[in-house]
Amino acid sequence: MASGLTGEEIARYRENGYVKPVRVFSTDNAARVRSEIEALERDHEDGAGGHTLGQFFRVNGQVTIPLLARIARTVSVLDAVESILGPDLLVWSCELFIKEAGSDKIISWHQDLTYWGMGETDEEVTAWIAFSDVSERAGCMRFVPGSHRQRIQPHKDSFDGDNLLSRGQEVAVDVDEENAVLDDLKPGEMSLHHGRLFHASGPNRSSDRRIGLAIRYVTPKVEQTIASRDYAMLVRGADHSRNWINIAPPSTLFAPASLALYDRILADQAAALTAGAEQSVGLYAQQQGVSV
Ligand SMILES: O=C(O)CCC(=O)C(=O)O
Repeated sequence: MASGLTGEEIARYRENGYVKPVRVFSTDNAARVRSEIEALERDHEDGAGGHTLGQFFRVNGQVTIPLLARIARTVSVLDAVESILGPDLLVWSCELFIKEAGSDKIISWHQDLTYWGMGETDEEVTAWIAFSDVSERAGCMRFVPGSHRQRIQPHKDSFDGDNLLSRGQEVAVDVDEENAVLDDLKPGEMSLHHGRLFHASGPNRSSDRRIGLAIRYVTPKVEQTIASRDYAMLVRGADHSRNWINIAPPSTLFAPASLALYDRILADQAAALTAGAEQSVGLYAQQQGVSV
């Protein structure tokens, strides 16, 4: 497994706002992770603590699901992320983006940092790991190279039911789609993308599910500027800034303390993640307006 990025890969990330493919799991290990994900779907579909499994999969899965917290601490993944962000790393969120075979689900063009309350930071990166064959046909991501050099652009919310994003957010300026590149990945490969990079993905026209895990890494210097507090899991190095409430990885699935923490995090993050929304934002719906 690659141990950190090469100088050339780091230069490409800085120039283009993404780097791919980075192999972080062998094909066999990726298949094992996929079966663990699918075992959770088979055995725990109803979730726990008033949330479905789908809710945990889509936001902050690392808080209650040991498997996701474990993937986020995988050495090969951390080595690559460290090449970009440096030695002190925290995980803010883990999100599984699954598109069933033949599904019309899409992701509209957006910049991740738009609604996260972290400002324009260069100290956040998403590691997106494929656990199935993520081809163009399967609806892989597309990136606009160099678009991360722009500031955060205005976005509008569509709340479109086929959009996997929490509020169907879409960048409200022209996107240079002609120059977009495919983020096609084989199982066990990863891409890293910058929080201001324009990206999107299309429907899954393949005969297999498309499974990807997005892990949002930040450095201790990043600050939550909209919500009154925010949470992250220290996974490498040290956090001397204490901008984040440090949380520990869960040791068992859906432990009562983890479920309570999950609700607190969602309630606090709702202030940033639902700011300005004209409709209820499904993933945060129970928490909007709640202060815990
Ligand atoms: O999985 C996808 O197609 C898009 C995910 C995404 O937008 C992200 O990880 O930032």
